[in-house]
Amino acid sequence: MPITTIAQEFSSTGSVTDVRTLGNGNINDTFLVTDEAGDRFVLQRINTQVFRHPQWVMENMKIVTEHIYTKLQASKLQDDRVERRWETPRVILTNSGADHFVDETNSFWRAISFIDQAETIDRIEDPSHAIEVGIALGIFHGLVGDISAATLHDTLEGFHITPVYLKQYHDVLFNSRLQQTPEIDRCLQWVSDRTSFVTLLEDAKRSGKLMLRIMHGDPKVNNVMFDSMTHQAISMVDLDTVKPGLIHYDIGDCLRSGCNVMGEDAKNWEAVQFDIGLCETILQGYLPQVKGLLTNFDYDFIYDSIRLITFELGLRFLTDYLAGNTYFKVNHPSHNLARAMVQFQLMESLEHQEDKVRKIVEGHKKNNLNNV
Ligand code: GN1
Ligand code: MG
Repeated sequence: MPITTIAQEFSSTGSVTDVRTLGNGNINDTFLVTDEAGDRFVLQRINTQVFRHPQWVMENMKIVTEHIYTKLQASKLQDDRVERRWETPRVILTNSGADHFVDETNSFWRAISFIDQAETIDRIEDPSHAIEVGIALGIFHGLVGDISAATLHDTLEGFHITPVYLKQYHDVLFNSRLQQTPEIDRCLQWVSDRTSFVTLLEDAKRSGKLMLRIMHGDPKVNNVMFDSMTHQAISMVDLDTVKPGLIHYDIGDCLRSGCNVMGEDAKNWEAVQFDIGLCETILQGYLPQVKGLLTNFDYDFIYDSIRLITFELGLRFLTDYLAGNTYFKVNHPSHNLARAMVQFQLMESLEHQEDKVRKIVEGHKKNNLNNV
């Protein structure tokens, strides 16, 4: 079935005139659709190898986006007493009222609204982006903070549960005929030196130090939308991974992504560094937004969460490389290996700056807990 025919299922305003690829997601396929009236929306084919229950993804998405939308309608978002533009993508139904469309090849399609006059960036280029990325995640956590975690489905079992990824890695390693290259050796070493800390956040969850909330699941820099004119953050998009989880995975992921100025596909992995200045600025944007939400323990685990999620993503890329690139889309056979090296190097750079990160967090903790 031609993609325009699929897009037409979701178009209520007229004939679809254009469908083009949008963004560079590693899992789903995303397209921008325009119709004859000039209206635009986002069409996505969900990767059902990854999201085994795509209907649950839709249910979570509807609950969360409607919750945010209702809140935004009720009160305009205030930021330092100034009104701030904030939007949420919303689910678009098919012409027969369904929240998705299954084509003749069994592909699962859904549509969401397009946020206009906005842009994304792949890497933070200046501190004004950094503060806005932090504010964006904080606003998002604030908006969903009153949804009970039990309301949402666990759409991706094991997602961001680092010990699960370590087990998968060991299984793949056991079953693969490994080539001995300096890069692979280096990766194996990076992992084996750090296996003892992989349960850290899960242990904290189990002991009640950290609580289950709603997490975005993928708050990397290019999932923040900026207003094209003001360059302020105006939305957090890519809500497929919104589900019950620790918001620490979000905080960690946002910083891992934001503080790597060379990006996930850096050519020269040895030059990758964790930018402490950007970390300070992102937290300066994020933490004041969530000061009513965070507990003492929450602050104490921030450094560990950045380290853990960076390790986890490196491990996921490495495992996928060893397994033959079945999960993440790749541009060349060693793409996942190269991505893993970037994350592990970033983690090592972060580890050298542990004291600085803890000091930054400590400053906010004192301030925010005194002024809740
Ligand atoms: C994947 O497809 P994308 O780019 O939204 C992945 C994230 C990773 C990210 C790394 C469901 O997200 O967990 O952090 O790649 N999403 C899933 O770029 O696995
Ligand atoms: Mg995503």
